Amino acid sequence: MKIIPAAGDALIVVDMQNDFLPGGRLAVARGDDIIPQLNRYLAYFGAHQLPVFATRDWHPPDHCSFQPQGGQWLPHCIAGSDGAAFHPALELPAATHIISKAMARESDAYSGFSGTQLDELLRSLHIRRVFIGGVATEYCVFHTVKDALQLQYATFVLEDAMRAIDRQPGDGQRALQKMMQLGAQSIRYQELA
Ligand code: VGL
Ligand code: ZN
Repeated sequence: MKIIPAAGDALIVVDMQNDFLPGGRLAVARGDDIIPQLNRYLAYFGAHQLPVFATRDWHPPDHCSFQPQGGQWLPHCIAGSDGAAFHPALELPAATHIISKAMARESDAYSGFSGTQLDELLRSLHIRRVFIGGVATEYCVFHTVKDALQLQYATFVLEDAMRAIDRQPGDGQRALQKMMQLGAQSIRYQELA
């Protein structure tokens, strides 16, 4: 089945930041492998004048999710740091809407919708369907997809443009299955018309 992106569709690229990619503080193994594929989606949406969103973790230096504060993660994506910058090979269109999340010390946010203007922005642009890829499949991608479905967006997950941390083997695969059970549709780039 072909999917024809059209007005009302938006692309959401989740957390493609240096700290989540090889060489970063919380690197997703082979996370950079998906950059060429994400760039294809970005070029497609850009060429069709469809909106593109890029979420980013944008933490204060003493964020509650960091191990020194009793959280589970090594410090990562500190606002303004090189680790928090988008990967230089990611070809974001100039008009990309950047969504910063988890900016307050006291609360974490895996979902791009959590504590941000993402839903309002999508609604103001009359978006009904969202296409979501990036990292990490079982954390920020999963929660962004779950919220999108809950907010009644028709939601496509970019099966060929996301990567899991897989702390437990299979975490990413299980997250993908769960997203489908919740109503997401998984797609590959070749299925775009
Ligand atoms: C993420 C761990 C901590 C993610 C964010 O983007 O999936 N993972 N903060
Ligand atoms: Zn984080």
